[in-house]
Amino acid sequence: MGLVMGTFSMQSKQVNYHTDNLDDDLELSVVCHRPEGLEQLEAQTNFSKKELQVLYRGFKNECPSGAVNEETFKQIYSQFFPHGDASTYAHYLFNSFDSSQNGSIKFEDFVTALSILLRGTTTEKLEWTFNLYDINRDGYINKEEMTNIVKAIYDMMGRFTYPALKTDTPKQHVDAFFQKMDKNRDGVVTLDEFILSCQEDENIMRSLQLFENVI
Ligand SMILES: [Ca+2]
Ligand SMILES: [Ca+2]
Repeated sequence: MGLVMGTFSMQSKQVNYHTDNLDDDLELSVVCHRPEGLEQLEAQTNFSKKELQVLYRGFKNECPSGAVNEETFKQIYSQFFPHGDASTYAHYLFNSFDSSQNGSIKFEDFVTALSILLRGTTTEKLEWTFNLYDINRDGYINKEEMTNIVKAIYDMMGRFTYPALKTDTPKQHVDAFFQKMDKNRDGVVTLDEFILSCQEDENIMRSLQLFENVI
């Protein structure tokens, strides 16, 4: 949740700033040029119109062009993990946020993902996580994909910040995950297997908390 929490603390500062200094008329004028988009997003996400306005202002402030490319995303995201190398994990995250796969995250992509991660149901969050792990988007998580993700997370955490991770290698982590999740032992994890495993096993859920903390 590093990026998300960072974004929100940033938003809160802006809310205060704007509440103190600007009136509502200006806030409305800021979003005036895209009211249709906001109406639609209000219907599609779990955010109110007011929240979307605040998020939009923050997004435009960080990204005046209205879209984030992968390089910028990596730079922003890496700030939250100064003791590790977050670039690989940021690459996977970027691809998940970039739902249209065109190399940039627009505001719509950003709030859609944020809505799921912050206010979605458990199943929605698990679906999102599944899609993050399914790197080649073929509908299955194979062992290589899970290894890549787990390695990326270890790289990002940095061994000095999380010394406990030193004793638990990525391979052990992946093997444990697969043993529990691949119910029919066919070498890949489907969305159904993933959700079922997480719902019936609190240990897996707890393990996923580790990953949720870094989204
Ligand atoms: Ca896959
Ligand atoms: Ca399977």
